Amino acid sequence: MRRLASILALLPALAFAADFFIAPGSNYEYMVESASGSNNFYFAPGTYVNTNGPLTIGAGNAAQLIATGGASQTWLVAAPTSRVVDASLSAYYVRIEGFTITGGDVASGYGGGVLFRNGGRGRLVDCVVTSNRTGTQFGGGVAYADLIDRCTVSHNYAGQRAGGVYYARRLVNSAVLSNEAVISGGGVWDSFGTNTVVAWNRSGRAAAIYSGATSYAYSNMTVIANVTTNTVTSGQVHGGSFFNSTFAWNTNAGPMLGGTYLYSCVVASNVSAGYGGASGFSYQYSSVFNGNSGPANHSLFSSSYDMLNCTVLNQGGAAYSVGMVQPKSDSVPLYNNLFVNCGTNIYRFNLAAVTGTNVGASLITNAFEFLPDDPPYRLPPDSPLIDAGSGDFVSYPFDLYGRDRTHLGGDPDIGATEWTATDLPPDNGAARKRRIIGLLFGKDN
Ligand SMILES: [Ca+2]
Repeated sequence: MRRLASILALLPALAFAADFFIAPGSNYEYMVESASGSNNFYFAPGTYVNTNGPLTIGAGNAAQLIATGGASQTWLVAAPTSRVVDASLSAYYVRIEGFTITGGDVASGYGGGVLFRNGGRGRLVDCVVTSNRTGTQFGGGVAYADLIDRCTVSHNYAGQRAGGVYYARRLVNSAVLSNEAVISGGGVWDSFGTNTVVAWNRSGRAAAIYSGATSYAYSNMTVIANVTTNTVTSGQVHGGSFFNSTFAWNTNAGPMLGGTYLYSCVVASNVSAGYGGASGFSYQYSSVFNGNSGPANHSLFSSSYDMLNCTVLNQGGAAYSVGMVQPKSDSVPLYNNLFVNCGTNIYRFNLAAVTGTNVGASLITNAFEFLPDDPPYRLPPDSPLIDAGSGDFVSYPFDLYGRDRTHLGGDPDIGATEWTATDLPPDNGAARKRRIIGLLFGKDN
């Protein structure tokens, strides 16, 4: 009976779903705001300037706004001192596709450009969200989105946190560029991201991405050239879990700080003026660190946690009086790592500099150990590092390229890659996803 009632409740919305065609100069605000259910509003190319505060989409209105000419030809512009779109959603999904969304300006409140209220069920596809701001709150560009897909979020500003995107359930195939937040999270805050570039953002802390929990997961991200202005206690990235991602050319603070987990990542050519030029307070698995730099007397891996099966190249460790790696404590596992051209004073436990050649099943060497690939991270087939690691420390079972170490037999190799007789493709299958979800959420799959 209850089921029948819920089906009947849907009928009016379905019955009145319709297509509307909107041209510049029409009263699109009234048409969209007074609708209910799931209607399609097709906007012709042109500029649409709100006159009555934000374009407000109320509960029960699952408006689908589609700009037929795309974001380069269709501009949706805020009225003075208001955001561009304000969607108050309870059960429906709003979709906004193909617009340039700009000019949002709210003195306080979340979402300077677009705000999806009540749980964030709105979707932005093929949009450019640019030059919006919130004076005292979070999310200069967008706040609470279910999906941001193939969008550019750029040049937005938050007087507090999250200059570009605040809380997106799926931030995919997008670019978050040149946004600014005064306190932290210049680009992105508390989201789940895939295939997205985060570049040239700026903030006091965590200029690129701030995440309050490990379960905020990001894969195939490119985090480059962000500038964090607090050099001592902050990185470009704070928290979260990153898989198969690249961090490069970030400046002023180290690439990550604050409990970030790195899995199969590459961290290269970052320049830090403070602690942790390569990584700080973070966890490292099957990752490569190449050519990062920091000031004298500050470890390149500052107060680090687990460092397992990593390859560390060209870090110039001899210049750093506290060593290359400064573990958080004596009990932090540092195993199966390969250090090449990092000097001899590599890491310490409780102020003890370690200068040996094999510590914790890690190898310290200045010899070239790789195949002549570009980048040169694979071991040659006759390398003594093959199967030379400790099998007791493979808590993340994949190598730099996503190959399952535990299916290849033998002990793990030292360094970020696992040698195979045949060049096996990465394991991108369901088993891998289940195991990664298990890592994030504590479920044993
Ligand atoms: Ca092996």
